[in-house]
Amino acid sequence: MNRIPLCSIVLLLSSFVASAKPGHTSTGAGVPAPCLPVPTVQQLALQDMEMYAFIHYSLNTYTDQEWGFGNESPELFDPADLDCRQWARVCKQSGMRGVILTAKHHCGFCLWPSAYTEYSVKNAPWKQGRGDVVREMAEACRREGLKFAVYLSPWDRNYPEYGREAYITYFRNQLRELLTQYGDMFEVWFDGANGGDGWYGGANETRRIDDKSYYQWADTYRLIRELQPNCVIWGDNANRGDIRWVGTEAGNVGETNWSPMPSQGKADYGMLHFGVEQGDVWCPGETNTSIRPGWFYHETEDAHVKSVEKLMDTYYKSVGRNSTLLLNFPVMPNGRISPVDSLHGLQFARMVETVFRHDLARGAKIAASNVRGGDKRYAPRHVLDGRPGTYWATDDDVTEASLTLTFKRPTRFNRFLAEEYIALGQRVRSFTLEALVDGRWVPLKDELVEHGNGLTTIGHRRIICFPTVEATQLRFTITSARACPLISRVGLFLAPDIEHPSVSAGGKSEAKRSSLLNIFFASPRQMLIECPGTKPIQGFRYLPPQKSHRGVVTHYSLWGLESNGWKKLASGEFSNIVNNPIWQSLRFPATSAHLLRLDAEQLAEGERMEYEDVEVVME
Ligand code: FUL
Repeated sequence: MNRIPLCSIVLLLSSFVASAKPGHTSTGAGVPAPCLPVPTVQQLALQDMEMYAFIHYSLNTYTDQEWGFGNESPELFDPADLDCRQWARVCKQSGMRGVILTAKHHCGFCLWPSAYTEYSVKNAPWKQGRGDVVREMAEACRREGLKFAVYLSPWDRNYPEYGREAYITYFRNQLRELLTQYGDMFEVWFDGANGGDGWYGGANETRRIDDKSYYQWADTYRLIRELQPNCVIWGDNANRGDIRWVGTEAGNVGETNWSPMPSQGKADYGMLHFGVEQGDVWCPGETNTSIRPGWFYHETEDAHVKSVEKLMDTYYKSVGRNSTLLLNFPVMPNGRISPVDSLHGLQFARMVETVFRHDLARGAKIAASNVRGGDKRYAPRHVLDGRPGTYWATDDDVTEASLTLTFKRPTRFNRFLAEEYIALGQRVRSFTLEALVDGRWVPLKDELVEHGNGLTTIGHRRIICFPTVEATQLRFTITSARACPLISRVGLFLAPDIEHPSVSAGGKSEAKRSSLLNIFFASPRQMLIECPGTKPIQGFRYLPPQKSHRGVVTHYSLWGLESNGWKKLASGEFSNIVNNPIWQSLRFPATSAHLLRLDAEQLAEGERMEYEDVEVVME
């Protein structure tokens, strides 16, 4: 299949010749001209998938790390009960329509027997080196009716040639293996974490690369297009793919979220998070987040699996904001997804189904302030007909317009949903919602708003959450649009109160938070922590600053003052702390020290170590 923008198909059918200027529309009625840019068939298919799963599994699973250094032994990879069908079932029950598997994470270990390296499952004890996790998962997905895709980390901390030209050939060879031996792929995911220290075949050094030029993405993209024409390519600030990272791993995208992006130049956080209205290419956001704090499995996080309430919040802030949701399920060392994650995933899918089962707008009478050419092909009833290919449209010069829904009887609702007919571009800038309650028009506000008033942009799907109202009418007014609005769906729902599934925290150890600790700085990079009490200390936790990267500790050493002087308790890196600033937990053999010292060996930015909170774990 060629990468044909959808509008070309629409226009061929309507024999309309469009001018190719961004934002241009036709004059007069008839099929509306596209408002450029528009999606390709492949991009639209991905947006229609709405939710798909990530699976993080590698040697990290056995070393309790988020990022492997590249020298971990393949001998560690020996799951007793690896079951890809269980993974696929969990994903399916959680409402996911596809799965992206970490075929190779930053440590370089390959979950398939690549012909180009010895650092793979072929040298692991699992199945006497004859196993292939990628194959098992591709087959399990097919059996469950899920689409399949791979994550291939460009950064490889194991390969000796990383940072040099020879690595690019190696990387492409691996990509070719993955894209030719495992059937259709819906996406290839390239991580943006790039370059730094690593094992690199024993060199054990820091290798920096220029992420814009080093990987020569244009040629790699050509290879992907040739081998898997239906696949979309993930991109971030450095490489512009078909779908973009949204600048955070916390599970949200901006309330204002444009699918267009500029084709050239690096994208900063704001562009990734909110899109760019004037962008010249279609590049929608994909919100990636994990069901647990980390991406890989850590037993210490068993009590922190996201609740159904948190997952619903994530759903509203991703799928409900014109983005897809890529939700991660880590695999445990035994080779299965934890029953807790599985349960929460299932409850989440059921909740989505419960909230959106009964569309209260369906039985309403509907009227519009303007209908394109007075033509019934564009009548407002199309927003309620359940058909994604039909839409309500206004005349070309009308970019402010409203729809009014009148209910047969007073109706209670707390969720509003709208969808644009994005095959012809994303148009709506802002809108208002009002409910007629006891004869008075009451404005409805977005409860989950983080910036502005929240009623900005619609795109593939927009969901607004507000306190329950009982109304006889609802007015949806588009207050600004790039071109005449094309609305394919409007819905109203009544979400029940959401309950938290309770999961026991487990473990009997006692923790002391920073408020109970005496913390002071011996120097800008040296934090001293005085712990009251007499119990031995066996763990330390660090929560980095949440609002900026300044002062975030990426490499540390932790010391305890024992009777014979300072003793090193732990050292290493807090991997992925910049993109995912969660609690970092260190465990060590119990120490009698009651004065700890955290040395910041490296900071993400700035010269002075900062923290949001610290915690000391006692026996
Ligand atoms: C990040 C990586 O560094 C994490 O380990 C994880 O794979 C996440 C999806 O992307 O950038």
